[in-house]
Amino acid sequence: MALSRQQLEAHWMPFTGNRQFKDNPRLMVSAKGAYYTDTEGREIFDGLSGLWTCGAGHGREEITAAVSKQLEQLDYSPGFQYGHELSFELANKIVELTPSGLDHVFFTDSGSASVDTALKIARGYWCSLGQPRKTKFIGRIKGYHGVNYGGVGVGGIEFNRAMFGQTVDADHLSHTLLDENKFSKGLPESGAHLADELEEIVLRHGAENIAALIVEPLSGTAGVLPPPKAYLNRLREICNKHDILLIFDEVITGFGRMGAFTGADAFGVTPDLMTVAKQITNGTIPLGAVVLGAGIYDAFMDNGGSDYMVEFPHGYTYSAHPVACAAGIAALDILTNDKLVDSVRAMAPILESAVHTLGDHPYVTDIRNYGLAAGISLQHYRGEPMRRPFEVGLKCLEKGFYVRWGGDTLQLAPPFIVNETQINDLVAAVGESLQELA
Ligand code: PXG
Repeated sequence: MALSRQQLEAHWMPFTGNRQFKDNPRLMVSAKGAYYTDTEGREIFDGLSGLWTCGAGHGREEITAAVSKQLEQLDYSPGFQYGHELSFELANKIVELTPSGLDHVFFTDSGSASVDTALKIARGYWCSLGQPRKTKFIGRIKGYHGVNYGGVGVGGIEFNRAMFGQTVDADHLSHTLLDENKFSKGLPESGAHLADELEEIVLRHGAENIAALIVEPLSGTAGVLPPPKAYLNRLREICNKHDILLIFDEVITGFGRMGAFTGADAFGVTPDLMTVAKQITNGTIPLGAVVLGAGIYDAFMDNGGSDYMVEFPHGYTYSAHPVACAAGIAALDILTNDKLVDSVRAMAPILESAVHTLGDHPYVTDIRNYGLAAGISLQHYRGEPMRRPFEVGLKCLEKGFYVRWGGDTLQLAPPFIVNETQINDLVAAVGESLQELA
């Protein structure tokens, strides 16, 4: 079925140039493994695992079977005051795969909802400890924490904030993209000192007014910014010193992409709260979660009043949806049974060597990588930083490769099941596209 221009009007598409898209629609019809098939019947390599979601590859029969069975058995169950067994099974699996000390899970239905939930837990925690003035949040420039009001406020991508005015009360650390680190492989050498800005922010606002710091252990959306060596440890120390909760937003880094089950694991720093989504169901059904330690959970329980009282007035109609939980259990089983974290670790050096060959191509101003994630910054057109990545992305698509463009970067994040040839072909397609535009 070919849709007419008129039929494309009703759907206002998210984070999309609607006018350009509707004049040049890019429509997928099916997917298997590492490939989509589009409406023209062309195979397209999935160079971003969906939107950082589908690391185990598309069309995983284990997930399809679990979801189908769950739809037949219990398609919905009220999440408030009633439950079903799968959410407890999934919560236990998540606790097993995340660092020790994180042992409770609050379910949401997306990454953005997980971030706003984590921010509310942080404020609620201090409130229940009798410190209701600890409300301010600290984020980081170039941080992406989804699109809800809290997440936009702590986020640091100006384009995503400019239209919406003031949201939550937040201050921001500098980003960690330093000139001296250009073309670093893996974790950059310089930049740990940037964590010390947190001390200055604490001086400015007072630790007694600050609820939490939220950062992505590796910034994904801003164009794959791995943390400088020792930077996250330093943030952890300063948060401990001043009684500030540390939130890792692991919506992209959670469940495999870093060559570890979490970014916390990969970088050896444990936060107080962790937000996850995306890979938790291999992208099949919307589901997110906040994972947190017993100290925080107990503060709510201990101050919750009579036992029939709700300790945390928060939750979503689709929190722990049974079908999403079935998908989550199946997806995390695939991750462990197929040893996909090992696969990421094996393929990461191949992606690293391949992507850094692009360093002398036209327009490339920086390249960064870690695990199965790579970001390539491109020279701006005067006053139009986002145009060149868009042009390169479309060229790649002509060649049968889906890559992500965002801001002034291209992002690559192939599925965990990728092989060496596929990585080399993906990078070659980016290289050829750059040459053609020169
Ligand atoms: N936090 C982080 C760190 C994310 O990367 C969200 C929160 C929000 O999740 P939801 O599920 O509400 O979208 C994200 C989402 C990209 C891209 O291409 C990144 C995201 C979403 C779509 C595209 O970089 N990140």
